[in-house]
Amino acid sequence: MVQLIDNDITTREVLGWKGVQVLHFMGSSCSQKLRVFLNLKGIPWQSHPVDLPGNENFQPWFLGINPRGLVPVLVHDGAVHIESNDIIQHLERKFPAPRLIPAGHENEVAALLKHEDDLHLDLRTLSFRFVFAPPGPPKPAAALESYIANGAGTVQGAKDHEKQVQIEFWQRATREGFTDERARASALKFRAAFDALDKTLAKQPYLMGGDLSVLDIAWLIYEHRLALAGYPFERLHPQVHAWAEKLRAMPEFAKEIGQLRHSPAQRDAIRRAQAGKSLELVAGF
Ligand SMILES: N[C@@H](CCC(=O)N[C@@H](CS)C(=O)NCC(=O)O)C(=O)O
Repeated sequence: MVQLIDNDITTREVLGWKGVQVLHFMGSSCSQKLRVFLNLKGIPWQSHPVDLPGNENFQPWFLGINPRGLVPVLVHDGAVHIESNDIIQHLERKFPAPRLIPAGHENEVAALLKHEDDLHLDLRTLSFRFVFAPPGPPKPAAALESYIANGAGTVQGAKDHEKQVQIEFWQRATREGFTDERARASALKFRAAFDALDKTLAKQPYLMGGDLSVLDIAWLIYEHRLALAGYPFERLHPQVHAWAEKLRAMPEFAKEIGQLRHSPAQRDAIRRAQAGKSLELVAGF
C-alpha cells in the first residue's frame, strides 16, 4: 500500500482534509477507474480537479502532495494515498459493501491489478500517439524542469525510483515522439493481455466469475482508451468487445468515460497528424 509518510508531504494543508477527497483529472484513465469504483460503491467524495494538459501536476503544490506528480491521489481523513490500485484496495477495506474484490481473493486481485498497472506506460504511449496526438513535444521544457526540481522526491521516506521512470519517459518522448516501433511494441503487449481476457470471458460474464469486480473496471478503462485509439477489439477480441459494450452502458461507467469521445473535427485533426498511419497499420493487426 502506498500511503505517504509525513516527510514526503510538503503541501501541508491536505493533512487537515476530512473524509474522502480525490485529486484527479477528468480524462485520466487512472482517475476514471477510481471514479467508476466510487460510483459503484456509492462512496461520497469531494473533487479536486488537477489540470494535466496544463501540467498543474508538475507544479510545486501538487508535487508537495504526490512526489510522483501523478493522479489520482486520495486524501482520506488527512492520510495521503497514491497509486490508483492501492487507493482502490484501501477504499475496498474501508467501505466493504458492495464488494468489488471477492472475499478471499485479495492477493490474487492485487497481482492481477499489478499486471494492469505494469502496462500503464504502454497505454500512455498509444494514447499520445493515436488519441491525444499533440502537435509538439508532449511536455514543455519548463514544465519538465519544474517536475524535476520540486517535491520531496521520496515515497515512504525512500528516494523514489518511479519519478525517474516518469522523467525518462517524458524526456524520450520529447526527443523521439511516440515512434512506430514503440507503438507497435506496446500494442503487442495489449494483444497478449486481451487474448487472455477474451478466453476468460468466453467462459464467464465477468473477469473474476459471475460478479463485477475491480478487474472489470480496470480493464474496461484500458479497453475504452484503446478503442478510441483505433484498436480493433471487435475483430481481434469479440468477447472483450461484447463485455465492454455491456459495461459502457452502465451509468456508473458511462458518466466517467463519455466525455472522451472526440468531435468529428478533433478526429480529422488527429487523422491528419497521423498521416493515415492507424494503430492497426502500425501494429500490423
Ligand atoms: N501507477 C499510477 C499511474 C498514474 C498515472 O500515470 N496517472 C497519469 C494519468 S492516467 C498521470 O498523472 N499522468 C501525468 C501526466 O500526464 O502528466 C497509478 O495507478 O496511479
